[in-house]
Amino acid sequence: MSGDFLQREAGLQNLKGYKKMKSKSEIVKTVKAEGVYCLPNLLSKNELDETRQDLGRACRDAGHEAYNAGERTRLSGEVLLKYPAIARVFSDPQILELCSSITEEPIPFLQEIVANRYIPPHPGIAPHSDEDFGELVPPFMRVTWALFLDDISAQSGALLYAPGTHWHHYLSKDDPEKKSPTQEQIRTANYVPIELMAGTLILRAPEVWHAVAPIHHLRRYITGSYSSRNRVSSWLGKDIARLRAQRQKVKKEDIPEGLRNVFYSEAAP
Ligand SMILES: O=C(O)CCC(=O)C(=O)O
Ligand SMILES: [Fe+2]
Repeated sequence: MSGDFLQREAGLQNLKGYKKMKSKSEIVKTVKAEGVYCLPNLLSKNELDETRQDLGRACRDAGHEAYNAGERTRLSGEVLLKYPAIARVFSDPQILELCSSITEEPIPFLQEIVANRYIPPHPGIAPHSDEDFGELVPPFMRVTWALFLDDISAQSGALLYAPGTHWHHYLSKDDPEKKSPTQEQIRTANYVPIELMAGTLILRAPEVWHAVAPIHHLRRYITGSYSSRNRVSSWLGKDIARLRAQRQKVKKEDIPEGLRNVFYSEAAP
């Protein structure tokens, strides 16, 4: 996994449309203000190839052998960590460092372990928020990242998002009467597409309103969510309790050493 934040700046010169690289605190500030930040060149060409191969194997092992047009394969859970190149993405220290800063949790909890593969043509996904449980939530209790394994253009598979809309989902001391946004608000917001090259990481407040443009090319990514351990909404608190109980049964040897502190609860086996 190449270098620190500044070392990647050189690679940016070749990427049309990318702003100059930001420092860690500027990245955190952007995610907090806009709900999204893109960090290119997280994987080398070799690492990308290995991760694509691992994802292909994981799909086959899960019984998704054939390439069926329009199919979305979503794999989840610790089974993905058996594949070394996928585990390497989850072990990236920069992802952890950024998610730790955003959630303000020294060792955040790895709440979601997922990989996705869309076979074209696929209609994409309608506008929504991932925080759709009918309650306002503590700001930045959770952060989602996605590492893309294919180039994405505005014409195919772009993630579209409505900047700043995550704030509609946050509890506010100044506004105790605040209500969750409506489906109509989400449907009619202004969405901007994210174009990116394979190897780019999108950091995202899961609450930000987003959609996926119709997909005409293979679209694969590895994604995870990190969360605060105690500053949580009611659904997230329940989800963490469920995962803790379930993960207690997972053998330590099956989890890469560097991930055990984010995978298990504090009272790790
Ligand atoms: O495929 C994507 O990039 C996003 C999918 C999505 O929004 C979801 O599964 O909630
Ligand atoms: Fe979503």
